[in-house]
Amino acid sequence: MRKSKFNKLAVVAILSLSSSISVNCLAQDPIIQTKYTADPAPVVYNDTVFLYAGHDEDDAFGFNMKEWLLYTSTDMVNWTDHGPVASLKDFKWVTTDNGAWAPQCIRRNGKFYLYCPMPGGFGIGVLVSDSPYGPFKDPIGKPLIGGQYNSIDPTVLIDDDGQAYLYWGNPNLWYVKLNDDMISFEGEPIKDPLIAKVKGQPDPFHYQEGPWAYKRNGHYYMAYASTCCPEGMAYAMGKSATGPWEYKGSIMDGDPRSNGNHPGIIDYKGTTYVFGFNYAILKQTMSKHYERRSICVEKLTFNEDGTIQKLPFWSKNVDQIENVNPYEKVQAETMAYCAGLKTMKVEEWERNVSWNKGKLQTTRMVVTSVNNGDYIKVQGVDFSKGASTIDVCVASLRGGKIEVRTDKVDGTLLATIKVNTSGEGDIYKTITTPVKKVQGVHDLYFVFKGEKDLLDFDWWKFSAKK
Ligand code: FUB
Repeated sequence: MRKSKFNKLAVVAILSLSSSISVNCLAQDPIIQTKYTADPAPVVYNDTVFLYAGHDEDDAFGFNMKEWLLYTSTDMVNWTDHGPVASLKDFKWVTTDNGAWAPQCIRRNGKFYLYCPMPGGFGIGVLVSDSPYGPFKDPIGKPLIGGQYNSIDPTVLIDDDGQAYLYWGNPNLWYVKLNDDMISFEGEPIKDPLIAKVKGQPDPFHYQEGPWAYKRNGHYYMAYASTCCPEGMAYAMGKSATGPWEYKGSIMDGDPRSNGNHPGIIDYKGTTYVFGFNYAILKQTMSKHYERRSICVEKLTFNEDGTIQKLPFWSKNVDQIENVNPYEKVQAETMAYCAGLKTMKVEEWERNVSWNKGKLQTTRMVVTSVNNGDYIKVQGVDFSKGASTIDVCVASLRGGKIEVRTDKVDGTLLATIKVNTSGEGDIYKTITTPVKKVQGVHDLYFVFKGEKDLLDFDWWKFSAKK
């Protein structure tokens, strides 16, 4: 079923904000606009950032979370949406349809382990896959950590000696030593004596929840959502994976612009990044507080002694670290920014059944809910080989035009792609269109013109100038 769009007002607000954005090399905050995303859990694999995330439903009031999403990036600015990779339904022992809270994924021995908390006493489950894209399966068919230990918000660290630790908890921090199989542990869960709130003491850190274990240059870090509410992000440092933890300060102070927060920290191509979230897209439409959050990212800077320099609120200071290659297929759902669009995973047979004799094809992620004036911005596209044509793979719905522009939503027009009403049940087709002269690095805009429900957009690709 086609998902509803963000409130029209949000689209107008986004459009007016963005029409002033010209070429730049910085990330957007928030980084995802097609869905509400929370609880970032980034992990680096194969030179790519895999960002697992919670999904706040578009109509959420309180927490309304059914599944876990995946985004990837190799430049920290353009993010590719891979849709849901796991959901509450993957745990047969979970009987709620709301509660897909903050996950974390880690790789070991060629497998990917996704630790998933389900509040309401269900506990923390673990899913395993051979691929970071899934499919993920529950190998134990029961909670890994029972629900009696404040069991939300798992974070996992594999130390240099190979010992893995799983931490979690609100209002206390708990941990276990995981066994090598990553799906069982030794002993009983331990409540950390320094970060834990024991009868309100010690509580020097205002620890809330959302721990994130991280190791850098021999220093162990425990970052977490601190103070409430609004939640900030703070951290403690230790000499071992189990502490003792010493409170070191705030990574980002609580700010009325974001009732919650939740750190996720990675090192990627020589820079350390912290992810978290705010409510910026929600707040473009209403002052009410609903749990419709949006993931953000910033660079982290360290002092000589390993302490972290405090960040102001989310401030879009992440540089694009490589350009986009337009001569290879780029998924339409790869974007730095968009206005008014949604993304959706489709099964080919839903559209193509009579043409493919009912054979089940692979799934595609597509950009959908495309109406007049909506647009996609792909940042930093390297046209050093020029361009002669552009191919787009689209399924026509009512049809319309795609204007391909550079640097601004009303920037230089490279091509106008005509997508006729197919009358063929919105089958996917590749359309080739000549392109005007272009050279150098540009932000690329796909601006949709027509009435409404114009098309679904799968991928695009330029051919170099001959
Ligand atoms: O997203 C649901 C809950 O909100 C998470 O588990 C917490 O960390 C907070 O972000």
